[in-house]
Amino acid sequence: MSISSTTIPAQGQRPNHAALQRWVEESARLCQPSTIVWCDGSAEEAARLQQRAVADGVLIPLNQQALPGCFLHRSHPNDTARTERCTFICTPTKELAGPTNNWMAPDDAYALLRREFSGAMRGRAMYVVPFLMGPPGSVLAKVGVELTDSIYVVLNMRLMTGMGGIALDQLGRDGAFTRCLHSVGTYDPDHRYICHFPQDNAIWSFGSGYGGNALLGKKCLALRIGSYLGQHEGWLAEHMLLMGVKDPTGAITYLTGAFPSACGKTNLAMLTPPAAALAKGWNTETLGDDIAWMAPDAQGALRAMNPEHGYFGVVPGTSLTTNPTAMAIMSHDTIYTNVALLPDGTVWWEGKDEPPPAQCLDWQGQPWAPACGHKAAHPNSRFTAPLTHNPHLSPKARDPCGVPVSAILFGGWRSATVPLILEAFDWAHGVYLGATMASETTAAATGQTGVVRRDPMAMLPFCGYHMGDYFRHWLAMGARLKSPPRIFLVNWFRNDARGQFLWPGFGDNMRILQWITDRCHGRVGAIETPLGWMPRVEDVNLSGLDRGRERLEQAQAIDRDAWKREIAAQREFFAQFGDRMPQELIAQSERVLQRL
Ligand code: GTP
Ligand code: SPV
Ligand code: MN
Repeated sequence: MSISSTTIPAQGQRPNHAALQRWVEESARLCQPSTIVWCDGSAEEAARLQQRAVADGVLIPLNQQALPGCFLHRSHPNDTARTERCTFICTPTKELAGPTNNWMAPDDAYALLRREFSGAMRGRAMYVVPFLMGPPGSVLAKVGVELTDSIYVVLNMRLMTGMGGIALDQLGRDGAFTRCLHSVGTYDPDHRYICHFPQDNAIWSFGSGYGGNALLGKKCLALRIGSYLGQHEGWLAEHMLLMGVKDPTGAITYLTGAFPSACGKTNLAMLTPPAAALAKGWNTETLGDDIAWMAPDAQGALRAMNPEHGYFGVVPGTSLTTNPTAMAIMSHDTIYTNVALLPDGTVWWEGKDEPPPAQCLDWQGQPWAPACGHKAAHPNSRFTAPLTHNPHLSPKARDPCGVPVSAILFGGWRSATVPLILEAFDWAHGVYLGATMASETTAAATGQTGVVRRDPMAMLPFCGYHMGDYFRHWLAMGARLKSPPRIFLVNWFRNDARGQFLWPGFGDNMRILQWITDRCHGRVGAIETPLGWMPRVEDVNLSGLDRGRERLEQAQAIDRDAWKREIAAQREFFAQFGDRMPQELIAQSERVLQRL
């Protein structure tokens, strides 16, 4: 049986790509939508879809004077974050997925998902969303096609990827693409599956409309499928921000940073330096805030690019004080998800500049007042907007060749033990610092928050293959680099005895970036400690910082007993990887113990 436009009416331009056409027809037979809509990514199409979404109650138009082009979306209450327990890597053997991933045999996963998808789009449209990850024309760029029954997903993909014609141009008549099949189902967590088939270059996601579960270009393609491809093809797909630091000489130093979800990537990538640093000629520019693809070039330098075309950033805590760049980005043509709605049709969230409103509607649309006892905005509420909204976007952000990386930062949310800043002795020691990263859990994933869990390179939920092999791949990449980037460990979140942050964070993190930049150019020395190189207090710009010296010293303190416990926990974590765990990293932990 073949689907013709008489059985399922199709709208929009179909591409001249036989395998794509066949797969769309096959999927339509399974899901049985009433219509198939091929998306072209045009402004007219966006206006039409927005209208439709408003009519369907999927989007609420906001006050168009204050927030032109902006809409609010309210998620299903049980669908507000990535659901890691429903996320599977479906490799031929469990061993290939490794002990840190949920695994399903591909045949079982396909059988189960076919049942879920069967007739799932009856009475609704199936949108065909071709999308490009990476700058057009780049050797690393990848095309995906997402079939979805969610207008919200289409409108987000339009802001976060290169959607429509730009993707089809890259695809050509017979290019490869990742097949991404998505349905919200009934938003039932008991029927939610986010399944990755790296060997088939396919992703099937059912039962969620939220973020990383449903916008399949992001975590699913750019990280889980991407990391698998990277291991085979010799590059790295990482959960990292990518930014440039401009120093007083005018030179720009590019750095990447891996921090677990909701631990500060967007904020660091958009950092506004303190006025005194700005006056001296220091500044920053953004390339990416969540994902970096990195590959060695012919000269043996590591080059990085951001595969995303937009932001899906955390809203709570964002203000003109903490992140004026993000405030500018979300001032127009933005989709807000799960924030509070004010009576004047604007939005509010905890941590915004204005104090809590006397009354508003909370993220679920219920009347809210400050005495309510719960938050008005969901802690994982988000904004979606294109990169181009950023007034400090790097001119290199869309360069198909990417930028050379001089420094890699690893950091988690650790209220104790881990110092504010240290530098690895060399690449292998840096890989060890990344592999032993840990963080307190946040609202970006469902489950309990505030529990310390190991999260190597911030990739625990995103690595599409065995973590032991991933560590080997990182070590092997270093060997291919003539001048590998320097690697640093940072922790903005260490507390004092009263539970207050020792370090002011946000814009003041510029002070630490200055030291890192100077280290990259050999302009400043360091002190050797058992954990790595640390800055001399006098080498950190503390000007204008209240109790700066005292804070820095406390934030850098090494508690030897706590570190012995930390290393025992690292060794326990490593043990689960068995034979695939590189001995080199175990030896690194041995050396730290000896130095302590
Ligand atoms: P994902 O989008 O989930 O990957 O998150 P992210 O890593 O981009 O985190 P983001 O920058 O959105 O920050 C998350 C939370 O950390 C927000 O509530 C911020 O207010 C807070 N935060 C970010 N940077 C800092 C910092 O330097 N110091 C402190 N104390 N808090 C910070
Ligand atoms: C994260 O959780 O790391 C995010 C948000 O960036 S999501 O798109 O939901 O993955
Ligand atoms: Mn993220």
